[in-house]
Amino acid sequence: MTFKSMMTAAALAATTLSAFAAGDAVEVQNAWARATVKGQMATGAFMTLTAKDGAKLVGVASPMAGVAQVHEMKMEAGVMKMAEVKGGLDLPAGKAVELKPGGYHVMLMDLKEPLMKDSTVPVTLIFKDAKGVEYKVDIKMPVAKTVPEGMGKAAAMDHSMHGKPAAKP
Ligand SMILES: [Cu+2]
Repeated sequence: MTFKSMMTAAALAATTLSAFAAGDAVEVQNAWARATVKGQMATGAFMTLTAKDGAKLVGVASPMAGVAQVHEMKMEAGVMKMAEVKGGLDLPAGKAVELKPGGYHVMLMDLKEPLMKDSTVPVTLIFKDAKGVEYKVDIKMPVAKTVPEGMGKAAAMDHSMHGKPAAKP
C-alpha cells in the first residue's frame, strides 16, 4: 500500500465513522414526500425508521410547513380516517417501522409553498430514547408524485446487509 492510498483509506474511514455516528441511533431510509399542486395545503411524507436501541418519534418540524405531525390512518366505523399519533410513534429496538401511504405518515400542513416534484424538503425528526432523552435528526426528503422507483428493493438490500430477513411486503 502506498502512502497516498493509506491516506485515502484513513480519510474514508473517518468519513464513514462520522456518518455512522450521526445516524447511529435511528436509521432513516427511503424518505420521500408527496408533491403538491398550487393551493394544496397539506401532504404526506414517508420513510422507514429503524431505532437501534428503541425510541419514539415524538415530533416533526419543517420550515416548509406551518404544522407538521405524525399521523396514522385507520378505519373507524367503516371510514378511513387519519389522526395524530398521541404520545409518539413507538420504534421497537432494531425493528424497521414503515411510514407509508395508508398507514403511519408524517403530515406536512399549512404549506408555505407547493412541494415541487424533484425538489427536496428539509424535515427535522424529533426522537426520544428509552431514557427520555430527546434528539433531532435533520433530513432532506426528495419530493415525488408516487413512491420513487427502486425504494422497496433498496430497503430489502439494506436488510440483507444487516443479516436480517427482508421485511415481507
Ligand atoms: Cu395525515
